[in-house]
Amino acid sequence: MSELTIWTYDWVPEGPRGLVRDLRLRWACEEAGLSYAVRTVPFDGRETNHLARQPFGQVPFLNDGELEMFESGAGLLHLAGKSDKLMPVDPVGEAQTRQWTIAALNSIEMVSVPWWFLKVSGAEKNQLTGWMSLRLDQLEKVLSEREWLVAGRFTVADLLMADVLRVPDVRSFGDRPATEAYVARATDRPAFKKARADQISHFEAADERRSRQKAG
Ligand SMILES: N[C@@H](CCC(=O)N[C@@H](CS)C(=O)NCC(=O)O)C(=O)O
Repeated sequence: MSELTIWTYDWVPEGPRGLVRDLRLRWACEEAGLSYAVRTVPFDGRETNHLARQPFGQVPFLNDGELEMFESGAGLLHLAGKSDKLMPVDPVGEAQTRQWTIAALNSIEMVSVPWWFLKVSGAEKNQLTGWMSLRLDQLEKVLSEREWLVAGRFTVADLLMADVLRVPDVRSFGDRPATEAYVARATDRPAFKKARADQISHFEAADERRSRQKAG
């Protein structure tokens, strides 16, 4: 069995398929050529059924041998330490990759998730709209001046930033050509396509299992 195990739910409804955050870890492993297994915890009862491994009842979490980790960002940085395909080895490149990885989580996703939540809850224009717009405009300026965030090459920071930005409601919020080209460039990578297809197949197989169980 592989040393690396990515944990996700055994099933999710159709809406989030292709967006569940285990995809971030799958994508990183695919980019780096790291072999991994995928295992599951039940979606039903998630609030309490795996709190010992993920204290908020969420996915993903990761095992590397005996090491257990939660938070997709922490898992990505851990995987990045295994391959220079994900993070440059020179100190400046490494520090800047860490910086932009945290920026994806703490400056963009920190706004985009609550904004998205209010939007899908019915508040199309909400109190976070201005903040969200400002953040994406600021990022648009950065992305109009460079192809990738760090060191002129794809890193784990791009993987995470593109994953945050590709959420359909975020991607279609305003017209930002450099950001759109960046997301298209990142998601055109074979490693992303494989990770996404594998996640979708994983949940489709779960549908089949569930309908067999119901039938029999
Ligand atoms: N900050 C966490 C967020 C994880 C997260 O939101 N996971 C979603 C799936 S993509 C989840 O488990 N949602 C179910 C829930 O929150 O109950 C991370 O990046 O790992």
